[in-house]
Amino acid sequence: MSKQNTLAILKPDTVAAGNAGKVISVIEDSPLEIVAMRFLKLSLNQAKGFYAVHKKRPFFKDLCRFMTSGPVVVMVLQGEDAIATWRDMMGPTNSKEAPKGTIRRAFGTDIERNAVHGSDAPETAAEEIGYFFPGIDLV
Ligand code: IDP
Ligand code: MG
Repeated sequence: MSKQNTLAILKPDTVAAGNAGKVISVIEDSPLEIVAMRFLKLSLNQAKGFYAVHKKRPFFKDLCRFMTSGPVVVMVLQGEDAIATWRDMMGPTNSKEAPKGTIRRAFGTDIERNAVHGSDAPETAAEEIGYFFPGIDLV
């Protein structure tokens, strides 16, 4: 285990439902620390760029439409094993299959509207953090 940074997004469904503060509370009660945070509405190009790895998938267009449907909160979370820790806290992609105690179970709806994003590996975490926080100097 070592200290890592990961990118988290509170997706438009979370913000629109007034659940952003609740998810932030869950993070504050966890071993992870919020070390950067922005509130913004993604442009279509920002959403397409962020999810470029999925551009051939059948759900890509809908996903980009969803991600631009309202404001999001983008954060960098830091802690021991932060990438896996945050993904465990989120639960699986499909909110309908997410176990009790996970954020996607508590705040998500289905496989698309699943409340939160989390990076899946050190390389993607570094890329995604740079995408929203260019030049950030994290200790
Ligand atoms: P992840 O967010 O759990 O890492 P990914 O496979 O990276 O899941 O997919 C990115 C996002 O695309 C998901 O969080 C979800 O919002 C959406 N998504 C993934 N698979 C589907 C699907 O089969 N139908 C509709 N939306 C999907
Ligand atoms: Mg993913």
